[in-house]
Amino acid sequence: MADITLLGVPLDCGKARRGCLMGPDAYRVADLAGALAELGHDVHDAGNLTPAPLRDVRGPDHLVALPQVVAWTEALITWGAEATGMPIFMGGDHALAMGSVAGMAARAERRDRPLFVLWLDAHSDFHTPQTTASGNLHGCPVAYFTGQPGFDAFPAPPVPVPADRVCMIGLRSVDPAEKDALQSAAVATHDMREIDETGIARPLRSFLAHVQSAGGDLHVSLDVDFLDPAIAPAVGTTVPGGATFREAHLVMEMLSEAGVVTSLDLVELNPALDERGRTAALMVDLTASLMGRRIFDRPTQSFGG
Ligand code: B3U
Ligand code: MN
Ligand code: MN
Repeated sequence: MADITLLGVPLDCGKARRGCLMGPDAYRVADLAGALAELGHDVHDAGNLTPAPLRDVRGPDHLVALPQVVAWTEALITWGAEATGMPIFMGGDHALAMGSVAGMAARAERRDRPLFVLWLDAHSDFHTPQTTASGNLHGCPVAYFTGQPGFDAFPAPPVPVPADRVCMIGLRSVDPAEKDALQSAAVATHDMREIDETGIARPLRSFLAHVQSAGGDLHVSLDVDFLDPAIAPAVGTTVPGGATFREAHLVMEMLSEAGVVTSLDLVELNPALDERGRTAALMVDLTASLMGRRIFDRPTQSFGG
């Protein structure tokens, strides 16, 4: 059984539309802690993180809330590098993954393991501060933690995650600049077109084989908009054609059976846009699947790396 720490990260400045700051409390109200404790895990709610003091940082003028995102990133790296057990980062928007992933990479190095990242998202979030047209830093975390240039205002990620250890599944909104950058990076990208054709298990199975054979830690970053808006309306950037209820649970169940997940982000939930809490409840159920909830028990699986 896992030693789970829930950390609230009410970061709401990675984009203009407010609401994600209520995410951590929505997960508490939906009883994420209880759902995980019921599975036999030790669960501790560490409360909400606070950002580091604001510094006078400079970057391209159109960036939204740059000093604030830098301050959150600093606090997350410090917290994550020292974390034990299985942290679950209850967001907050996806800008939090700059710090959560960089912190988990620092921790993985201390444990002498390579860190891998599974990015479940409609978007690739691979902009740099120079390429983002919206100026929204929630569109930039993957470029940051893989060590792309242009993040001078930020603390350097202590241990950049090599791009070939990142796998994206669920893509259906990728900007031209991101497409160009991804073409010359080694990130594994699986769009919805591929999922339609091959099923979602195939790309996931091969990534999990890779993680298992490398003896890696795996950080999962779950953006609410990975899911189809029909089942998960509580997100500011809905994109039609997302993962179905069954696809999403299958991903979580396979992750659980692989036995490699060591940390998780739950991001972009905007409770102000939810319908009677159903998106929050679905995110809790998916997390429970990831942590072992099953229809019938299944053993740990080797994915044949
Ligand atoms: N790529 C666009 C849209 C976007 C990225 N992530 C979200 N939306 N959630 C941008 O603004 O960078
Ligand atoms: Mn995202
Ligand atoms: Mn997204």
